[in-house]
Amino acid sequence: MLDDELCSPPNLYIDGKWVHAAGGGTREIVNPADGSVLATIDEADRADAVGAVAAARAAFDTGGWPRTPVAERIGYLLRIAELLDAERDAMARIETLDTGKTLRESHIDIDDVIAVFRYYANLASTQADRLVDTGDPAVISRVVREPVGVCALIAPWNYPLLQMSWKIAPALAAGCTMVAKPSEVTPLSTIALVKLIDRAGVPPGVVNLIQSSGATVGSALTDTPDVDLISFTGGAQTGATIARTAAPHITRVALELGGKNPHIIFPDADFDSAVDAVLTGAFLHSGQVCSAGTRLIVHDTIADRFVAELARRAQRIRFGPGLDPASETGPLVSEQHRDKVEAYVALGISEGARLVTGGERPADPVLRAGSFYPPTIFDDCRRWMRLVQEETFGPILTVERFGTEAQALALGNDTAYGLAAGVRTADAALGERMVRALRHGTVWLNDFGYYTPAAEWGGFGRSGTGRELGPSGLAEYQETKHIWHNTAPTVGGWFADNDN
Ligand code: TXE
Repeated sequence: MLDDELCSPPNLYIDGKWVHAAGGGTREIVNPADGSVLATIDEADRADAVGAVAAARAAFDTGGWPRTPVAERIGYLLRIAELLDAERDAMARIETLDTGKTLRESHIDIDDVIAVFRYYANLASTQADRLVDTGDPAVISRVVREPVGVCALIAPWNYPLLQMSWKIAPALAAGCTMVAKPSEVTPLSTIALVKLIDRAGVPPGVVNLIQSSGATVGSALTDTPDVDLISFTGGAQTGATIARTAAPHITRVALELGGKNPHIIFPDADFDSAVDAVLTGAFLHSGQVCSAGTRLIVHDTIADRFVAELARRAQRIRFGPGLDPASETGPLVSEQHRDKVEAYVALGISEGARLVTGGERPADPVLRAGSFYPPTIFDDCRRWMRLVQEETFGPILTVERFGTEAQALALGNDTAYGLAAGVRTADAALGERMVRALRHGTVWLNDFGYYTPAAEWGGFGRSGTGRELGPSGLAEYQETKHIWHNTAPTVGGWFADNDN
């Protein structure tokens, strides 16, 4: 059981007050490492969500936040970063218990979250209005940025705190007000973050927090003219539903919808570092990563040796509870999700892919209570297979082989998604041709999985619309306004004064 003041009930935060759900609903949050109940939290219904939107609307329309000088807002962001830093270990423990990821990963996530608050504080401080030369010396023409308004921020369960922070930090920096809804599977670290935002003194109504399933409260956040922007990270189907729901109100929608990410290995690539990068890319956080490199595309001449070495190394990956320092990766997030991953393994076999390693729940009695699943590799995969095309979001690596550069490129772009891709080669010219021709939002050359708050993150194609992080991640939360100021008005003379 998690007994942490940072997540204690009540768990809804509306207009600056911590409140229970009006209907008295609760939800049990389960530890995926052993199936135990970690916490019982408040579960909102639609009326709570409507109230949260109303609070954010009032704070935007009549409150001070959107009109607060940027320097003052930056102070809040830096204070939140400081508070996170002070609670770094507690936050990491909460994230590990709730998601199953290892403590080492959770610490990396929290450090990234702190960096994101600092990055947007710094970026907001450097934004200046743009003066435009109209050719008329009497006219001052300015392009200014203003907050977009009320934002609905909807996050998934794989990087709960990190993905919510990629939204909250720029929204605060821009002067928006917001309703945050974490995944109902992993709400605890977002509750803790909002406790720190409260401690930082952010005014009431600016940040509101709702806990519930998308089915219960989703439409209160997305089917309303009172929300100006929906920023969503999650599954492609849910993203499509949200885009449809928001369309009649012409609500702005930013979507990060995952991917099926190719990792292409040319024969001249350094063998050991390539094996290492493919393993990490595919099996980190048990593959529950939107940019996981779960589609290996490897040159014919090295493929057999490469797959054999991958299998040998994959079998040695130590999976176990995230709090155990010996664990290299943790369980899947829930029993339901493991069922889905297992169904993909059965599908792969039925499609004719060859199971090389994994593919069975662990026999170890200590692991049986949790939703663990071993690293699993399928060779002899074909591009038409659903196993190759669909996001399994689990520790499943598919292997396809290629002979020529053109074949590698065709396979690398043969996806409805377009979030991320990796290429490994010692040939700089080949590498440059590939990174430019691959249609993905992030492309790594001789590396995999890295990102930085200062560089944009998002996808081509079915991976979504809009960008998080970087300057574009702040621009999502800003409207652009052109102010034309004539300092010496005169008669324009377009229409004659017909009385004279
Ligand atoms: O996500 P959902 P699920 C992929 C991954 C996974 C699949 C489904 O393949 O197996 O998505 O996962 C909220 N209106 N990714 O079902 O449902 C929901 O409460 C408004 C990729 O868990 O998309 C949660 O807060 N909100 C992904 C959030 O949407 C709604 C990371 C995400 O849940 C809603 C996770 C509705 N109608 C899964 N329905 C990535 N891009 O990294 C649900 N929600």
